[in-house]
Amino acid sequence: MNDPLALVRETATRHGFDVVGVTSGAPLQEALTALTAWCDAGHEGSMGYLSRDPPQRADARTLMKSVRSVLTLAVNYWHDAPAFMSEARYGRVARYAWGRDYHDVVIPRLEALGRDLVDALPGASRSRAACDHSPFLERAAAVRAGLGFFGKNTCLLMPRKGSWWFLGEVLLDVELPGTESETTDHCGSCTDCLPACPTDAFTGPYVLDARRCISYLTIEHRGSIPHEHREAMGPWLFGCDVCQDVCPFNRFATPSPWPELAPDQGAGPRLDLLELLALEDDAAFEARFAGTPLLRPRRRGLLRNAAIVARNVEATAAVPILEARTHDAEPLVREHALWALAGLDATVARRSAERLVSDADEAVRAEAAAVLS
Ligand code: B12
Ligand code: SF4
Ligand code: SF4
Repeated sequence: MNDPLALVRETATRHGFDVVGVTSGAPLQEALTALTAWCDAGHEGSMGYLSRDPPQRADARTLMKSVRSVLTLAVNYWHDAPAFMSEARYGRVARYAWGRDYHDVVIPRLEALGRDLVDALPGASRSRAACDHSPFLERAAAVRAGLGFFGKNTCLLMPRKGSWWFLGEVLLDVELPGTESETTDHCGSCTDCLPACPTDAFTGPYVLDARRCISYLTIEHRGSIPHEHREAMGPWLFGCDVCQDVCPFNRFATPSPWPELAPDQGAGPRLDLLELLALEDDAAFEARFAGTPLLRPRRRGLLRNAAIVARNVEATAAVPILEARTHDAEPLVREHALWALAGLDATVARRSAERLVSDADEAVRAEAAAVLS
């Protein structure tokens, strides 16, 4: 084999990965410093796994002891869709979640790529695939492999390709020539993403306080959504794209060649709030969203978000179903349904609050007391 990089590129393309970079298995030192500072500031919120052992997340050997090379691969998930309109009944879904769950789609292809490379590369005997859930700083690895640079919105941005890309890795126990290049900051004087954030989640360029990010609040956060962020969430039901939508690098977006990620394969760009709020139990919810990323916050989390968005988009047609949800078995749903009613129909909200003021759950009682006062 004369050119191992050419072989890697050709094999990656055959498996559907058009963008590939290679870096060594050495720890990501600069990113470790940034991650440690980020966690020390408490920016990870309830994602405790991020602060459990930062040095491990910066070290590919955590995933595979014998790693010598890390392939980082980018998967374009941009699919076109009509401009979002709430029409007083729809909530908005972030682009990455429109189609099938990308973990289910990307990981098997990474594994197959790893197997083929172990067969093709002399000296290789092991591979390991990773995507998102693994304890590894994926963006920093991609930067070191020369794929792109950190944008001020903290996303991995690729010149002429933008940021609508997932990242995945294949670890190999054979040393390959790296594709590292000098990282330069292509954002220049642009700061468009920072003031655009609806919840003011950036503490400065390159630093995001996850606790304020709509993506965290609607997907990762399990409890009640702090009142100070509810209105600012606007129509965002699941995730948020604002800091990428405004980024000038994303004008280079081209359609994804991955059909599994297309909007007609999953939840799509918007969801009917009335339909969501009518999902009676976990079984109905799981059947509706099987195979999509929307399962992650579970029924209670997604209905919590739907109630907030219903008020934000003035979905007055949702009042009867929101009133029904004030009887929901989940306190989180009762609490947010009542908050939504308070903004949509004062009479119905008051009627519900008079009952819920003696609810078994403290947060529901507090919401009811706020409505009655
Ligand atoms: C936790 C997490 C989140 C959290 C926190 C996000 C964050 N910015 O840290 C929340 C839930 C908010 C989130 C949101 C989103 N996420 Co997320 N998330 C992750 C996860 C699991 C870990 C990220 C992490 O470690 N964060 C901690 C910070 C400190 O690390 P970092 O962002 O990687 O990089 C920092 C340091 O490395 C440091 N740094 C290190 N070296 C250098 C060098 C220079 C020059 C500079 C300037 C900085 C720097 O600066 C960075 C910013 O502080 C990764 C998957 C993974 N295993 O890596 C996906 C991941 C980052 N998420 C992803 C996606 C798609 C999203 C969303 C777009 C989804 C959505 N639409 O709702 C949003 C984007 C929000 C945003 N602006 O970042 C993709 C990003 C792809 C890309 N092109 O960047 C990833 C890589 C998943 C994947 N496999 O594709 N996410
Ligand atoms: S994803 Fe949305 S809420 Fe999160 S930092 Fe970007 S603009 Fe702000
Ligand atoms: S909007 Fe501007 S500052 Fe923000 S990531 Fe894009 S280029 Fe960088």
